[in-house]
Amino acid sequence: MYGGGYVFCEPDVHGQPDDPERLAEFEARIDRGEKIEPQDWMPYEYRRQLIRLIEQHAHSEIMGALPEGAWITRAPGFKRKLALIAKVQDEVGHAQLLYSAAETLGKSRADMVNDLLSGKSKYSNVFNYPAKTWADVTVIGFLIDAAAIVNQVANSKGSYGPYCRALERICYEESFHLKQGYDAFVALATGTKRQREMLQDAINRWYRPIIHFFGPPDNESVHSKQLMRWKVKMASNDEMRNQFLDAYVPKVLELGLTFPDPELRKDPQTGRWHYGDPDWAEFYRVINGDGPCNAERLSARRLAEENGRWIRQAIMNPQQKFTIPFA
Ligand code: BYC
Repeated sequence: MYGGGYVFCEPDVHGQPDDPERLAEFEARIDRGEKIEPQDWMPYEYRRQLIRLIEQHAHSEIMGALPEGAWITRAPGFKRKLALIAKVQDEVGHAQLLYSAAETLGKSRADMVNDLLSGKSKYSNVFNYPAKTWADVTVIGFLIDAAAIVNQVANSKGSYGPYCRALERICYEESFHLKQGYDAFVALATGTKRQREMLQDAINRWYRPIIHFFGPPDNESVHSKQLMRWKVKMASNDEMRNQFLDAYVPKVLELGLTFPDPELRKDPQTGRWHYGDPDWAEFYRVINGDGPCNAERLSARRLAEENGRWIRQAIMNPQQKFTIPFA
């Protein structure tokens, strides 16, 4: 049970073709770079795609809090602990912003949460891997936050107002997380032999999931063409992956660290990065529920949902009697 969503524009009935005149007018607005707002008419498919994408993004933020959250009690030192607590709290806040943006399209928070818990909605592949050591936390804070920023900065210039505004705000906070992550990453990279080994081991394990993070290669991407036409996605999966490799591979290499991919190199002629086969079969297995930590992550969310039920009930129905667990 959650606060009500905001439905300003009646969704079109699925299955009926969009009025061609309205569709042309809508697409002209997109071409002119105008923002679409919740009360504006939009094609059924634009609404459906936005709900799918924003909801998946919100779930990723809340699931993304779990691997790092598990390290709060074990963070090395008071300052790292403080920074990690704040970061994890920010990630949950990002989920709140994104769920609110998705609600403007007419899907309730309860339905989104149910779809996450039932496995109907996806969330980012990367959060289905374990954070085994502190070095994993630094790789998440540096490289995964960097990957997320590449995606979010691009899409914040997109067409749907509430999503773009949420992304702008998220990007400010993510940029700070990136600085924290880089600082912790450099501390290990310039630390003892054992610390460097631990960091290298984490990079070796996270490299492939990070390549997967940007989605399947363009020729396998189901939604990119339409989403780019409607300026929901402002760059293709391969373009974003390339931008990320361009900016962050040199930063890792200059610290004397390596990637577990002998084929990783930039073609100086085309400016495109070439990488070895990242095992896309693994990507599809993980996003469809069969990764190393999918079950663990979902059960943690289910527990949080159960434990939070009484407080949602109390807020939504202040007159109703309820039982406070553990009291
Ligand atoms: N993981 O047609 P495609 C963070 C699915 S968290 C899982 O290319 P699209 C952070 C895709 O959904 C921020 N599934 O899809 C938090 C589709 O399946 P369905 C994470 C993926 O949508 C805590 C199918 O594959 N960022 O920053 O055009 C700590 C075909 O793909 C993935 C976001 O969530 C994936 N990686 O493009 C630290 C960004 N990739 O729905 C950091 C928002 C693809 O047809 N999302 N799939 O069943 C997006 O921008 C886009 O959804 C993607 C994929 C670029 C990821």
